[in-house]
Amino acid sequence: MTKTMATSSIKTIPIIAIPNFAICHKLELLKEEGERRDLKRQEGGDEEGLSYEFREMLDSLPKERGWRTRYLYLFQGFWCQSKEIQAIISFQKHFQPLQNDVVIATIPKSGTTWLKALTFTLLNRYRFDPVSSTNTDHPLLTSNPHDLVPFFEYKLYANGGVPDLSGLASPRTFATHIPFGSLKGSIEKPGVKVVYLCRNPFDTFISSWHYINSIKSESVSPVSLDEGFDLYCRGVIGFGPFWEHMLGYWRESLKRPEKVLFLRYEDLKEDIESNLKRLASFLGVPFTDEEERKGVVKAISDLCSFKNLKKLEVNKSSKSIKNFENRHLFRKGEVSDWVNYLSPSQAERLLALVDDKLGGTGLTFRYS
Ligand code: PAP
Repeated sequence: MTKTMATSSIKTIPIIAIPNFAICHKLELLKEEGERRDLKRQEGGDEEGLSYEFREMLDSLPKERGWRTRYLYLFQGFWCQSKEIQAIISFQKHFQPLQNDVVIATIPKSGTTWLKALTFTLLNRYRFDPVSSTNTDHPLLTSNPHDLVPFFEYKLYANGGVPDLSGLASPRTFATHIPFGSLKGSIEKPGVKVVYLCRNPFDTFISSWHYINSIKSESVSPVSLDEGFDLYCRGVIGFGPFWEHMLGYWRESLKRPEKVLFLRYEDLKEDIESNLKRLASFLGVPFTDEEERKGVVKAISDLCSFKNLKKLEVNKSSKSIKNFENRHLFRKGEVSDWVNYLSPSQAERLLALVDDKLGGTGLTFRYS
């Protein structure tokens, strides 16, 4: 029985899952265009190029000090930068879901880069063999995962643009940080699947704090750990409050497990192979017995591991998302680094907050 199901899924993979080079080329062009615009933005300030009407709308929103830009605005119940709002409005207006679309969702610094690498490699494993040691043309060896699985809000719909997605092969694979409540209207089509990766809020905070201070422009003053921590606990962080972001996807995954798969960063760290198999089954491309025997699961896990990705030249010296250096995406990749940064009273405050906001929901974390 297992064999029959596995065989039939193999047959469908070459038809549904393989991107063609036109797509990679297309993503490359989108990337270049995005880079040009981002450079301009960085030179001219984060609110450069916004229309008068859009600025008026921004002025009507509650705002707080931003982490990396001057302000974060409260838009549709979550905090985000002006440019992200512009892109999200365009996405919500124009994106047309197709059956089999895959959407990777995270709050920033939860392991997005890792999940993009795993999903891309998994879905494209018949075109790009992850096992062969002579396989030197695997796209992951020369492209950052963010260039293989584009974000709606940072790439495709950036600056309010409307991309031409007609050339993308099925299943199209996208990523987003948009909370579920603001995403759901755009992905309500049978067969569209969402994979959410969650990370414990302690490590997510520390990772965010490091990242933002690494990439922010010199004109923005650094966010101190204490200040960032206070903002984080008040929910003021990109796409936060974090508890609402996590709960939105958590609840949907309980209600519709066939639509939303909820993964945890700590679980992936502990047992990547089992979680990769879960991901493959959820996406409708389970590993066959033969693939397991050939070591495909291990090969994908190894190819996408922190150690492997971090040492690649493309991830050491190139730029991808929003023209920021890829190397900042690979800092430590560990569970519990927060113990090196948070004071006992900060840890207590965050624990109480998590208890208050998530207690009783069934959503729990491992912190070490
Ligand atoms: P993004 O939201 O900006 O895309 P994201 O990839 O979600 O960032 O988060 C980066 C974190 O994932 C970093 O964590 P750290 O700051 O605690 O080190 C990064 O090291 C970690 N990370 C990146 N790639 C991997 C990987 N292959 N395996 C495990 N962790 C990874």
